[in-house]
Amino acid sequence: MANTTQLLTNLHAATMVSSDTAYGMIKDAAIALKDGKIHWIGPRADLPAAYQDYDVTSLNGRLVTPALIDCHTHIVHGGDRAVEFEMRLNGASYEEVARAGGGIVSTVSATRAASESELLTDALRRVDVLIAEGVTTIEIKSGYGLDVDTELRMLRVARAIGKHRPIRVLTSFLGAHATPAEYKDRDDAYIDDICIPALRAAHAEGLVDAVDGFCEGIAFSPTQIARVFDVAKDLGLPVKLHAEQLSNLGGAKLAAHYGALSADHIEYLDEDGVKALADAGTVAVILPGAFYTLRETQSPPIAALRKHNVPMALATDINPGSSPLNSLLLTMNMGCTLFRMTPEESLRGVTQNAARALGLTDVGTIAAGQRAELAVWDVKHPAELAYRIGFNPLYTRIFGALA
Ligand code: DI6
Ligand code: FE
Repeated sequence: MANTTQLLTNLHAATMVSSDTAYGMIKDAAIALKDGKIHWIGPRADLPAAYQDYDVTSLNGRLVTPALIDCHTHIVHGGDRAVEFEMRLNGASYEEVARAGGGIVSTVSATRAASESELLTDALRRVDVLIAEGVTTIEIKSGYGLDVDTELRMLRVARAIGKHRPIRVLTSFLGAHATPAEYKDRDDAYIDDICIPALRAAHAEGLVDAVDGFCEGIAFSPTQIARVFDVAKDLGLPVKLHAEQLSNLGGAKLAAHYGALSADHIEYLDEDGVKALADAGTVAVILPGAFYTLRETQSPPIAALRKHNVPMALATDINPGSSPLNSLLLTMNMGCTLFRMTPEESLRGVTQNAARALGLTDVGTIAAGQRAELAVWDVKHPAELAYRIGFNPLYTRIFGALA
């Protein structure tokens, strides 16, 4: 990538830079890339002479957007839960499956049994599908180990993905995802004996970019999550939270209190909670895949989030239980069709606001100084990205430079 100077012309750019123009659109734009960064973006007519000797590629009128970002995944996991999918279709609820010892804990057994290389091979197959959709940044959580060794193994696999593929990986420690069978009815002991020591050990190995938790009746209480967040704060790590997915325990407020990067799911969030997110600058991460898979009926409060200017991101939540959804493009469609987000909100949700949900400022928009991470699409209008169902119009993905 060193010494690469490329000039992309004959394109339309949905920059997603906040402006008065929808999508921050620049028609007939040019984009100059140098050494893995965007050096210049603007109308082709305004291109400074300095860029004229760059290596020129015409994109034949295609649309260019920031590369996509999946800011919430559990893409590293062992096994699958097709049988539980079948159970639910035979009438069992998600809670019933969980309380019967299925659910998250069954994936825990499969993940503990899997070697690092098995976990990596399986995850890479799923990652490749996202890459083919123009994704260049992905967040990956632990949380299916629930013992020190396996939590660390998951995070090492997550880091390895960034070495095996041209993609940037951010990790989240999710030890507070569920209580493993050996700690049944001893949630507090699990937090003290396993979760917190695992977090410290993972952090010491440089494996943790953020700390997550699952705040829910079938998982951990706000008080228990707060104890994990206190350790995160001690270690200087940002936090985020699975909050208000199945009920309202005040998780989003707790997250906001800790200045969380994001509060995720939030189907049951009330307006007070929305205001708390707005005040804290916390991003609302909308996860339609879980809503769809669990056939939930309570939609996240999109109108209230809009009203209070809470940035909304969209993510796949790829996991074997509640969201076996391996497409960010389909996620965008679901955000629009299920939750009435606009196509522009959906694109912002997988670019600018997804970056923000990860605490990143160098990706998510097309602007000078940003990393050269772009997606080039065979579409006429950006709304088409969210509009088609099960169709991938990616022409090419730029990760540092045009290949
Ligand atoms: N919320 C979810 O939807 C997933 N985890 C979480 O905290 C469910 C994960 C699973 O069922 O395996
Ligand atoms: Fe999740």
